[in-house]
Amino acid sequence: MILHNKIDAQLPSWRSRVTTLLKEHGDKVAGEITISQIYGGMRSAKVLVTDISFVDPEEGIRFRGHTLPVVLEKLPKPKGAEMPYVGGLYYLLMIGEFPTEEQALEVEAEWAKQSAVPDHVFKVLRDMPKDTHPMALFSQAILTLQGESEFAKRYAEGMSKMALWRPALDDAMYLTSKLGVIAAFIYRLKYGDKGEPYYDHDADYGANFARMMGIKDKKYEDMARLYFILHSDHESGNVSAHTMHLVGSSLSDIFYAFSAAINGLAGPLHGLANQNCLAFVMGVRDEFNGVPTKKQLTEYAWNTLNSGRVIPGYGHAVLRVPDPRYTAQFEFGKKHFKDDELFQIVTLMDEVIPAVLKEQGKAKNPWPNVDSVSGALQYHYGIKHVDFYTVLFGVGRALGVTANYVWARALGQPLERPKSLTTAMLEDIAAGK
Ligand code: CMX
Repeated sequence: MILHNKIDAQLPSWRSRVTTLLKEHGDKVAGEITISQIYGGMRSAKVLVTDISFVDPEEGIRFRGHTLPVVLEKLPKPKGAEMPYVGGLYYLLMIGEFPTEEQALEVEAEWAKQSAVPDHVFKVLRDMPKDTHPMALFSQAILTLQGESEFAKRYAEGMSKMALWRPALDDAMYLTSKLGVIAAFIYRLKYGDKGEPYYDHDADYGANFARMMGIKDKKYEDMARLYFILHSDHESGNVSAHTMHLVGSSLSDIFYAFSAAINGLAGPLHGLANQNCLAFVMGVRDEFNGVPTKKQLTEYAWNTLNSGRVIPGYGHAVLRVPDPRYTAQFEFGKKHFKDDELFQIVTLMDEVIPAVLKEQGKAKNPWPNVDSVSGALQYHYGIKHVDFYTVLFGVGRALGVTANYVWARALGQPLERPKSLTTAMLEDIAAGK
C-alpha cells in the first residue's frame, strides 16, 4: 500500500538521523524539571518527541510543520467540496508531505475497501446495557476488533522489532477504516433507527460519515471533514495521545492502545470539555430566552467568574492566541448559518469574553479554544445528543495517534518508564540535601 512504500523509503534516513543524534549528543540536557512540574501533572516538561504535530503558542497546531490554514488550503479536496479529503490529511500525518489528489484517493480507497465491520462488533454493542455511555461503547468496540491484529500475530511469530511497524500500519488502516462506521452505528443504536450503516465506496470518508449519520444537509459532509482534520492531533502530551504512546510502548497492539486512549479522551478535563461548552452556550440562551445583549452577556460572564467557575471554551494551557481550530470552525459557521441562535451566542461570546477575562487578569490566554464552537456546529446539523460529541472527537483523534503509533514502532521507540520519587525525596531536594 502507498503508505507502507512511502514510509519504507523514508526509514533509512530517519533511523540514521535519530541514531546520530543519540550517539553524538545523547548526553546533552534538553530541559530541566521543577518540583512544581513533578507535582503538577508534568505541565510543559519536555519529555516526549514526535514529528507529526507541534503546538506553537503563537500559531496553534502545526501538522508536519504546516499551520492549519495552510493544511486546509493545500490538501486536495473532493470536487465541489470546501474541505479536504480526510484521507489526504492521514497521508500528510503519516508521510510528512502533501499528497496529490491521486495519493489522497489511494488512502480513501483503502479505507473504503476495509470499511466492513465484523458482525461480532455490532452484536457486542447491541448486547451492552442500553444506558451505556457512547464512549464506553466506542472503547468496547475497538477492543472487540483486537483479535484481528496483524501486529499481535506477527509479534507472536517472532517478527523482528524493527519490522513491526509494517503490521502496525496494517492495523492502523484496518482500525481507522472502521471507526466512522462504528461511531455512526453507536449513534443509531442509542438514538436512531438501530440500523447498520452503509459505506459507499464511491464517496470519501467525510461524505460517508455524514450519510451514515443520516444528515441530509450536504454541508455536513464538509463539516465532518473539517471536524476530523481539526481533532486529529495536538502533539503528544495530551491525555489521549500520551496514553496511546504509553500503552503502545509496551508493544500492545493498536487496538489495546487506542481503546485506552479513548478511555482517557472520555474524561471531563479532556474530550468531554466540548459538551460543557455547549451547555454554557445553551445556559445563556435559556437564561435570556434567546440571544442576550452585550451588556447582559458581560454581566452573566462576571457572575460566572465571581461564583468561582470558569468560562468554558476560553483559555488554553499552551496557546496564547485564538485557537486556529476555533477560527476555522467559527468561519465555517459564519459562512453557512450565522443566523443560528446558538451560533449567534457563540459570536457574541467571541466579542465579549476575552475583554472580561483580560479585565479579571487571571487566565494567561483570554481567547477562545477549539471547544468553544464545535458543539454549536454539530448541534446545528442535528446532532443534539451531546454525550456523542466525544465519540466524534475520538474518530478524528485516531488519525494522529495511530500515525504516531506507527512511527514510534518504525523508529524503535522503547518502553516508556519514567522514574518516580517520594515526597520525602523531593523535600530533601528542596532542602538542598
Ligand atoms: N475562565 C475563567 N478562569 C480561567 C479560564 C477561563 N476560561 N481560563 C483560565 N482561567 C484561570 C484558571 O482557572 C487559573 O485560575 P487559578 O489561578 O485561580 O487557578 C488562571 O486563570 C490561570 O490559568 P491558565 O494558566 O491561564 O490556564 P491553565 O493552563 O491552568 O488551564 C484551561 C487551561 C483550558 C484548563 C483553562 O483555561 C480552563 O479551565 N478553560 C475553561 C475550560 C475549557 O475551555 N476547556 C477546554 C480546553 C480545550 C483544550 O485544552 O484543547
